[in-house]
Amino acid sequence: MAAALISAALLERLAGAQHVLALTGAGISAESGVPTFRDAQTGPWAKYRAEDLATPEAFTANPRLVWDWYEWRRQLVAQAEPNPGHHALVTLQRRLPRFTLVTQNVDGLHARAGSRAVVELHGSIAQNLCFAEGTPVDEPAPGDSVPPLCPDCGAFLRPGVVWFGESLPPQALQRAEEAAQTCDIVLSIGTSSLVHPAAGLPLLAKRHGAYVVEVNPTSTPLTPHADLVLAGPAGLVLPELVRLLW
Ligand code: BV8
Repeated sequence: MAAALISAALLERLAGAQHVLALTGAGISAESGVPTFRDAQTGPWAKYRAEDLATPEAFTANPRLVWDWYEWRRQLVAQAEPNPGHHALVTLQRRLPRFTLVTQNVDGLHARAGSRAVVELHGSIAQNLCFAEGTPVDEPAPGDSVPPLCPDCGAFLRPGVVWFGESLPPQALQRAEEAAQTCDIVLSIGTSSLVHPAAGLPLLAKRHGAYVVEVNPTSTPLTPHADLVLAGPAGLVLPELVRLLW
């Protein structure tokens, strides 16, 4: 099925590409058993919208609720393994002249698969920060506070992710934009293309002459602007792409 989607034109372009940018979203981790950002809300969390919990306001209003939501997601990620989609991107990075991997995901699965220099636009769920100072905290203050407390100033710890309404890490965004402006091909993989500024990267690449490929079983706001849509799961399509290339 996946091979039928992959055109000879794409294979030819990839074989001659000098720089490929891959932008990934929660869909690439779906086959690892990590629910996608907008499907994640099950069980006790089903009554909340992810967008409503992933904000500084939600954390300020109810630190324990938001902390527990991230603890629930951390245990889902801890049970997950990278899938063939993640591994296919490792192969592309090893075999292409230049390959930039930019992810919106906070689950760390690309690095666990072996991808290098991953640009994490939205931070990492594995990291904790002091909510007051914004500094990384590896060891909380002793005690049984939930959320745990900063050992320096006693404020709550927060997960090291970018919440809605917060700016992205400037360096990560700058690296992502530079890659979008210089790549020959951009692969938008497993993202609903709803969250900005990440969602703008494939269009920025298109404006700079890149060939736009979308890998997603369903259509998104990017679909009308894509040069090629591979409408299948990343865990099938990406390994097939690598198999046909080499
Ligand atoms: C900012 C970390 C300055 C937390 C996340 C411009 C226009 C409109 C709005 C804005 C704009 N600029 C800023 C905004 C506001 C806001 C925004 O974009 N709102 C949207 C919702 C309207 N953006 C921000 O606030 C950003 N900050 O710009 O700062 C500023 C501030 C305020 C106002 C102006 C400027 C910060 C955004 C970062 C938020 N943090 N995550 C956490 O994880 O808890 S975003 C969150 O959504 C996740 O990181 C996730 O990665 C991301 C995107 O979701 P997806 O990855 O796409 O996942 P989703 O579930 O949506 O879709 C999965 C897709 O996979 C689906 O399409 C599905 O079909 C597909 N799929 C499923 N299975 C598979 C598959 N595909 C392939 N294979 C499969 N097997």
